Amino acid sequence: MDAPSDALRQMLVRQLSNSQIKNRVQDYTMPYRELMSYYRCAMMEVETKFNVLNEELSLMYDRNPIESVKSRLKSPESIVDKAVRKGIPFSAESIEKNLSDIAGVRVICSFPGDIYMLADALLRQDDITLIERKDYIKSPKPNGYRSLHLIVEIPIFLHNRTRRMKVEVQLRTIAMDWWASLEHKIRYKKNIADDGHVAEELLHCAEMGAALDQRMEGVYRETTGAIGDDASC
Ligand code: 0O2
Repeated sequence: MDAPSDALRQMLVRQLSNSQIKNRVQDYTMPYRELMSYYRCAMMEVETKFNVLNEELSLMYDRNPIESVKSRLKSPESIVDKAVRKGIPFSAESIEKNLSDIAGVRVICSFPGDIYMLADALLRQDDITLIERKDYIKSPKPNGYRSLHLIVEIPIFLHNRTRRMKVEVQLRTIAMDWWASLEHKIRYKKNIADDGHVAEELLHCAEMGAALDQRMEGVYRETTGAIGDDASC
């Protein structure tokens, strides 16, 4: 049998090294990809819990307290930005330990009272552990941002073990979501020169949104009744 030609030999070497490089990259990124997959599973679990609550509560109150549920996995770019900002090592282990908002579930509710009712209903479930609660509704951010943030830990059941994962749950009304989405586009994390007027306007809009929420909830209570057992907000 003839020896392989130079061109063939070079091609074989190139192919071999390409696949080696591919294997190396795969080995190197596997822990990260595995972690992201676990976060995706945890988001599905949390999303399902809210869908179940919505189903049950819609029978009880004859309306859906949840307008929509959205999930998002933080992008690699945002993870890198945050890791750099916090000065933490960029390993899968460190990301899992130090960042709590890789998996995010956003629950858009009809009325402010629904937010607290749903948060309580979630936190009563015995497989959920509350890690942190930030109530930006009772104490809005100085820029006007409102939402209830919960960092929870939830088990995901894999084929041979159970793993507990952190998920950030943001609960907000349609008005709070509308404001946050637009503010995100206009200003959040952007360095706007001479921001004073923009900031003032956005704060004013946030306050108008909050007033509308209160008013609509008032109308709802007048016509239909209470929200949940402890509907205060
Ligand atoms: P993105 O683009 O939504 O992913 P910590 O995690 O405690 O170190 P952090 O991240 O400031 O500090 O926590 P916080 O305050 O709970 O905010 C987390 C998320 O809430 C943000 O995620 C936003 O989604 C939302 N958020 C907080 N403040 C504002 C705000 O002023 N305006 C808007 N539009 N959203 C806000 P990310 O990762 O910052 O951004």
